[in-house]
Amino acid sequence: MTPIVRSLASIALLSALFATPASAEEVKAGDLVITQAWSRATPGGAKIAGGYLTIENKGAAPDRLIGGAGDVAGKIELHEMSMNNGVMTMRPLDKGLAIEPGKTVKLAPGGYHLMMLDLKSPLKQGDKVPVTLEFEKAGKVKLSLDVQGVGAQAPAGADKSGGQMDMKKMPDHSGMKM
Ligand SMILES: [Cu+2]
Repeated sequence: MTPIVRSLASIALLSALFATPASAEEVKAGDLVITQAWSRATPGGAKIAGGYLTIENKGAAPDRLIGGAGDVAGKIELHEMSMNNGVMTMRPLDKGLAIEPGKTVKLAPGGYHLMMLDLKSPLKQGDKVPVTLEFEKAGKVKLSLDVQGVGAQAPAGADKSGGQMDMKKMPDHSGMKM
């Protein structure tokens, strides 16, 4: 298991939930509407953090999230997390993430995420971390990630009743190898 997977796994194991009020920013870029961009506070010395957001494509043509960048991190990659034979793994999405017309794609813990690598400074709860996402058609889109508590599983104020498809993919911690 790579160091990245190990530290992400330990972040995921911190199960305390700290909800904070946050105003969900809505960012429009062409036909895309991006909401609920958030991240989690990094525990002592962690050099990586996940970034999560919801992208809705209101247009008639597909787009594709192909990358990201920000001063906060040496590198921002697009990853997918999944369980393989009881082990939580993640892999970079080399071809990006398709945002089909009329669909909403959610980057959330346990599934797709932005992976901020080589963090320049720790993320603190309440911070707003500016990042720039790059889409094939919509181009570069600036937004900020609202930093939640260390163990948060969703952005503050998120609608808990709808759009919870990703929760089904949440890894079962008992099967996780550390
Ligand atoms: Cu990752």
